[in-house]
Amino acid sequence: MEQTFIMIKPDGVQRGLVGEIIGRFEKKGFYLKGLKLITVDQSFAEKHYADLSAKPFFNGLIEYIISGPVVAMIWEGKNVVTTGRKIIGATNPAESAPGTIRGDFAIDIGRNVIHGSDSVESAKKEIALWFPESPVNWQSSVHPWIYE
Ligand code: DAT
Ligand code: MG
Repeated sequence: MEQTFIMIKPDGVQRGLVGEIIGRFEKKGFYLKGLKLITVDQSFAEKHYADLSAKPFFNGLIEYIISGPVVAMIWEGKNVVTTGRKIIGATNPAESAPGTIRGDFAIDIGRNVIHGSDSVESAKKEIALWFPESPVNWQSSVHPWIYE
């Protein structure tokens, strides 16, 4: 089934939003397939955001991501990449709808609490980067109560 990479950024961890955010993905019905609290270094953060290296905000973005521990996760489910982005909300919290994570918990674009892969292809790349170890293999027993 489809998987996405979700990361709670350092501000989300510092502000105690980890449980709230995990709860939203869990309650939706997605399955948690990877989870770790880690602090990443500059070269790792630059790899994760390599596509944005020419942007004027790149250095600030890297500093922010390495400023404290983050929660890296793999979530699985039908259309989880697209639906995950909807749960997260627009990049700029000023434009994120209420009810989304960024809409409910963030104000500035440079402190927008959470990352989510933007396509199935980038999800695969990001999961390989963040979870090089073999993933835990488990199946949820509630599957037939979520999928018809
Ligand atoms: P997203 O995180 O919604 O996928 P993105 O991949 O375009 O957005 O950018 C990655 C992060 O970089 C984003 O979460 C916040 C920051 N960012 C994006 N655009 C920015 C801008 N115009 N000014 C400052 N930071 C920005
Ligand atoms: Mg992105």
